[in-house]
Amino acid sequence: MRNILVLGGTLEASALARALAERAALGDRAVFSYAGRVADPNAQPIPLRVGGFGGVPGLLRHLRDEGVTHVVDATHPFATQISGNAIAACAQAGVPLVALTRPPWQPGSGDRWQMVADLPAAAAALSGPPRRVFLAVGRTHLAAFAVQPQHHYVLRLVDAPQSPPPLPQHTVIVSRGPFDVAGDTALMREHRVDVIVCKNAGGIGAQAKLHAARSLGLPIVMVTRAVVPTRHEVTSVAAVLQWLDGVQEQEIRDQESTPSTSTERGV
Ligand code: 3Y8
Ligand code: NAP
Repeated sequence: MRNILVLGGTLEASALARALAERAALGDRAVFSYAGRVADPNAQPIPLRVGGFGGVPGLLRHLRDEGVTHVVDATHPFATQISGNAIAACAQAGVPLVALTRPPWQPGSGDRWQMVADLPAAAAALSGPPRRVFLAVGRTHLAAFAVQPQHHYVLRLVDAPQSPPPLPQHTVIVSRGPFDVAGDTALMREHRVDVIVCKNAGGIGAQAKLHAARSLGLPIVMVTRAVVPTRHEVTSVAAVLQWLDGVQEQEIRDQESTPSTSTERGV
């Protein structure tokens, strides 16, 4: 019997949870793990655990105490700390690890993207006269933009902020994804957005704003991903299930590279 730990928090993780729930008859046990970052995370069809593990030692202890046999890191590409911890803890515990990730978005024709290395660089890219900035990076890193107080920021947050954001001129929109193009286009029009800042999350849950920006001819300041240490990566739930079933990694890579697999080719 396999005892699978899914590190979640993404659309792909939720899709994997549904697939694993359907395989329960095979005898697999799977647990979905959230960090506990938002007040009311999405329900899942497999048992949940919520909260950090306590760094690498805590995750290692969890793997051993719970008898975890496989770990799937299906966290967000910008969740680099947990991904590094999973690599280290799984190596020490001798537990197989696979990452379910999604390719970065690529600009399409007509897109006006400025790629920046990190959030401070995104803030620096906003130097200049006042603008109306759709800051679609969540709650954690708002302080990075306090160096550019001249703008009016439209902030989309999962939960209502406990304290006023550190930006003197702002509008808060409390909304969780996945988002759609019509909704994001309407948001940009209603708030007279003239530039968007976002992370290169990949996937489809946050992709709508890219299409909306393209249709409105708006520029995007795109934060590129940090590098995660090498680990086995796949980009589909099917490939995770094959990995769990012991399908050889090369076979998975071959199958993933065939044209029929659904990987982004530019948004
Ligand atoms: C807690 C748990 C699902 C998963 C949905 C995906 C899609 C919608 C789009 C914008 C961008 C942003 C943010 C975003 C998206 C999905 C996915 C994704 C971006 C939830 C969830 C948790 C979180 C954490 C949250 C962060 C924040 C980031 C909002 C659930 C809803 C901006 C990332 O208030 C906070 O502390 C929020 C923290 C990390 C980034 C930040 O720094 O603020 N996600 N998001 C997870 C946990 O506790 O472990 O599903 O309810 C999940 C989802 N958010 O099954 O439907 O797959 O990416 N999440 C970004 O891309 O920049 C919003 O507004 O356009
Ligand atoms: P992070 O910076 O990589 O991790 C910070 C700490 O949070 C980790 O060291 C770990 O604490 C805990 N943690 C993170 N993910 C966890 C999980 N799935 N289960 C248990 N503990 C977890 O992570 P983050 O960027 O804050 O993201 C947190 C969660 O939000 C993840 O599930 C991620 O998939 C989701 N999310 C993040 C983003 C984003 O933009 N970063 C976007 C969408 C969804 P300990 O060290 O105590 O174990």
